[in-house]
Amino acid sequence: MKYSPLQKARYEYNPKLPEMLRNGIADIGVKEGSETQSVADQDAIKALFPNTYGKKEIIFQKGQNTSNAKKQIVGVILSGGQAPGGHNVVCGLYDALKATSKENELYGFKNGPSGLIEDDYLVFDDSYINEFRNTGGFDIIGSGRTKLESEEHFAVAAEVCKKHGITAIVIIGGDDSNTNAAVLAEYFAANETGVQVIGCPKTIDGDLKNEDIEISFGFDTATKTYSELVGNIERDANSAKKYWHFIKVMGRSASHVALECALETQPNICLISEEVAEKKMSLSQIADYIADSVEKRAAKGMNFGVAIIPEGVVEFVPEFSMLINEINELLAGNKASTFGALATWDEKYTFIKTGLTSEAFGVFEILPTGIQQQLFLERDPHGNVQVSLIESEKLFSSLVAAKLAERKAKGTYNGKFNALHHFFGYEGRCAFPSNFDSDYCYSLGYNAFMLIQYGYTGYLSKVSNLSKPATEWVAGGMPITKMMNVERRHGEDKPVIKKALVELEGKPFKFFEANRDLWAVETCFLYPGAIQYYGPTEVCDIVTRTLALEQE
Ligand code: FBP
Repeated sequence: MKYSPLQKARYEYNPKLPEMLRNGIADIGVKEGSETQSVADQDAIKALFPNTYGKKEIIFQKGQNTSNAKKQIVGVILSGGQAPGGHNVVCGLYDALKATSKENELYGFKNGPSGLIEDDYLVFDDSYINEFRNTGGFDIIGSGRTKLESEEHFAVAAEVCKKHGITAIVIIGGDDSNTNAAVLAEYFAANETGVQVIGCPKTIDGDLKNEDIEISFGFDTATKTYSELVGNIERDANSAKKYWHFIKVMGRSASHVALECALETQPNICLISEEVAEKKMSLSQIADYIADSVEKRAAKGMNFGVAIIPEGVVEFVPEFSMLINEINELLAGNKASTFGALATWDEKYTFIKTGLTSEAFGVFEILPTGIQQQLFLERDPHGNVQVSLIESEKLFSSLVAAKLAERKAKGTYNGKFNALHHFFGYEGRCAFPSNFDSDYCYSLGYNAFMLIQYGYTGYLSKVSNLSKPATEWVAGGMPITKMMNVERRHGEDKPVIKKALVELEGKPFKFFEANRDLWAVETCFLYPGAIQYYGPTEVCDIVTRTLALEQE
């Protein structure tokens, strides 16, 4: 069999477009709004983007298409981690481009931004693109994490575009990639290359979000996939009644994924990194917080539960960050080879004890040996500890076990605590996109082409009003510079799109906060089940709880 039955069925799915893009290309008119300015640091951003700053927000509407009739040769790039729906952005772009003129062409630069500077590409046709409609993954052209940010890269990119007669580039990526899209657009405009650049908002992490981006694509499908798995584990926990499951979920620094999964499944515990930082919680306080839930549930005869841990949480624990900084210093330069030459863990332990301040060592010594060793094994190319590789789900379960042992010794706790560990990340990044992501992504791609056709550059493809049915979605574009501010990155001031962390005053967190004490003690699990692609709209077209709460 060449295709699974679902894959075959999904090829036939017709993604829904916003009303204003449904009328046929000839009837898509444009309406310009007011001029924009960046969210902060206006003078600095304006000076860095003299050609693309301050442009007007636009929306499309039913009306006469007044765009330029020139032949378009568009290049598309997928950038960064996979997110469900990426294929549909490309399909929407291709369909709008071909519906406008059969002469138009779409190039796919392979394996991320490096494909553009290496001139590694394919040219799409119907038979190739049809194999990818409504499917997960980025394998249509591959993705990569190379950044297009130096003048040399831009110059090579301009040469490649000139060679193929490329009129526009669409970059599908997260906050960094869309920042780079704006910088590239400015370079192309300043050098009068005539090449436009349009960005599309992607990432399962949900941290590319602001007043113009209601949700990044992929977040919907990925969180529904993780929530299905968390719900299944909850049901198993509630059936077997013998395990505490510690589940780490992806999301890098932000806890949007963890929070959404918690809203979908009502686990006993969900840590929110942003709250940990705000309250300056220590590892011991977090462990006590979880142990309290274990103890209270044990007192009711429930020696089981589920705890969700966001991927980046340890970075938000102030004492842990201090430890990491000291370890980075301890191994800086050639000290790393001195450490590496020590033969046994005991010798290394003594080296660490002598090298760290007593405060940092106090944190280090309470960590389980496995985590202690991880801190010294995995280093990034700059020699720093890779915090994302720390198995925080194991770290917290072992700290909780230690707390419970103390409580047992004092006679205040008499339950059983058996922990199991999981990490959900890659399971969700390439899932078949939900109807929401299929529709949203197709619309983003279709809309991106209309922005190109109307001559815009340095714009983000914007589709909004997303908690309403797709017919009521609003399609248009926003200058990327509007989302920018200046931040210190690697010792330099850089114009960047502000990363969105979980807002502790926002409605999703407030809902969670109002309910979590009950969830911690009682069994209030919700079982969302698998994503449904066919059936009643109230089952198949539901948006995330986060989006629904934000827009209620
Ligand atoms: P993007 O920010 O590029 O969308 O990637 C997000 C992510 O999935 C994170 O959640 C995760 O920490 C990271 O990518 C994993 O990266 P890799 O694919 O390189 O293992």
